[in-house]
Amino acid sequence: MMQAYRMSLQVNCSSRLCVQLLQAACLSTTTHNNTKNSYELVVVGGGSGGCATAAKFSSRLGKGKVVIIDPADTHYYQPMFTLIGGGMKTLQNSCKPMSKVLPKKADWLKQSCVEFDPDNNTVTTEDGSKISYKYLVVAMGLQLNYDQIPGLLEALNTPNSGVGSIYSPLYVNKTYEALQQFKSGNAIFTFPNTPVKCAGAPQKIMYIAEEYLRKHGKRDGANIIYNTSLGVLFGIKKYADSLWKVVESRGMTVNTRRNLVEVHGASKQALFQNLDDPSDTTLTDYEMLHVTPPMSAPDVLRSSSLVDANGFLSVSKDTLQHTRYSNIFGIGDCTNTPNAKTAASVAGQVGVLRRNLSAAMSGTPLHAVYDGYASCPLVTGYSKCIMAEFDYNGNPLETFPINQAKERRTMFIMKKYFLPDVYWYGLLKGYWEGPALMRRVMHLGLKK
Ligand code: FAD
Ligand code: UQ1
Repeated sequence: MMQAYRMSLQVNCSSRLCVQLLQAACLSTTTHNNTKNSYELVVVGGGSGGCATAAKFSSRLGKGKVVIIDPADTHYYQPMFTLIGGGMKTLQNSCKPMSKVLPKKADWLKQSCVEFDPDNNTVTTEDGSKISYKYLVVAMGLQLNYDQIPGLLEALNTPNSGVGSIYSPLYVNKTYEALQQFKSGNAIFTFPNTPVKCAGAPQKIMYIAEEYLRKHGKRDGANIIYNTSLGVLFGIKKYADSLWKVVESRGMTVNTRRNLVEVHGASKQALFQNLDDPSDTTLTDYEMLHVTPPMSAPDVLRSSSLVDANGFLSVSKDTLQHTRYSNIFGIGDCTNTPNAKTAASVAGQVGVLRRNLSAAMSGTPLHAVYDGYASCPLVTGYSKCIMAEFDYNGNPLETFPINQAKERRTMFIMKKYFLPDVYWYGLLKGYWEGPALMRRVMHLGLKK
């Protein structure tokens, strides 16, 4: 039963009318072509990484050679969820029907993958079909485990509860609702004790909320609190230093090593645990609660033989090839590469995958190496953004010859107006492999 609550970004378990209506608008009623039971390349997951990979390889290998397995009707541009939470965009702006997004030269099997059998080069789908492959790319993203926090789903599913979450299309609109309904009291923003995608988003929504309340004359009666399980505000010092200035200058409170463990929706209270002393718990009143849920790789992947001890797809952090099966590669949030999990990282990975999977297919050595590139546009309100870009070692890897740790309007404009098109028409079509080339040009060839 609890399992039914567990959701990835497919919203097929939704009972909420607005999402159902939206899905009707974005509905994909047909798959691409009649699917077969054997392919040169099977891609599991048609999100950012899977779609980009399928676009590249279906154009290279031709029709009928690549299949994408994904049950979702709708492809969401998840980076827009942060702006939707602040009322700057609508959920409709962030989605397209899967059938319009997936590459035409690839087949689409609109089913969940339920089992991996890497020793026999097959995957099984929900109707029991076995699909065999020569090569497999796993791109299943992260599962959102809202059910792991007692009381949270009830609060999220209760109208006007003051609880929202930009991480799910089901609850992103509840975030803006809670903001609009806020009168006075604590507005609490959480960061869980698991890896997450876009680790900046839990605080971006706080900055947006702070500006919203200020502009609507409610800031004096609001305590804005960031309770994070991490020991730091942001993992990269250069950007963390700037973010601390934002937090301090705008009077927000940051509590590190505080993990949300229960939500008491009826009394509007949240229970937090001190991760350095688990017996130390604090029940805090809230008027608004924004929750970033615990996340993991999807259960199907976690229960397979393809994962590491932490339950993520076990691949080489350099080549993205599986550590035990040479015909399997991974891309995106479900792998164990130690980069920040973002769409920008997917862009950084897709060129490496293009070269290394092509090399594997032609029996030549894998030379391409992923440097861990990730980017997180740290929106600090309705008009400013710190454009964080960095590599595996936490070294800034900035595209533009300016200090990107500074809050800038230009970077906000890029985030709001330019990056969605880079995503839909660049990354998903297989053309955008991240800004590495742009960076070299901007720095007159002086940077890697
Ligand atoms: P996804 O795009 O999530 O795709 C996973 C796919 O796998 C889905 O289509 C799903 O249906 C499918 N799937 C799952 N289980 C199965 C199964 N059993 N069988 C078949 N298919 C399955 N990134 C940035 O670069 N910049 C940002 O500003 C940014 N902001 C963000 C803000 C928020 C609120 C969120 C939620 C994310 C943000 N991201 C951002 C992160 C970015 O969206 C993800 O890192 C990226 O989409 C990961 O791509 P992926 O292919 O790994 O997974
Ligand atoms: C990026 O490449 C990308 O993928 C399309 C994103 O996802 C939407 C991003 O948010 C960012 C910041 C990048 C990096 C691109 C530039 C120009 C810095």
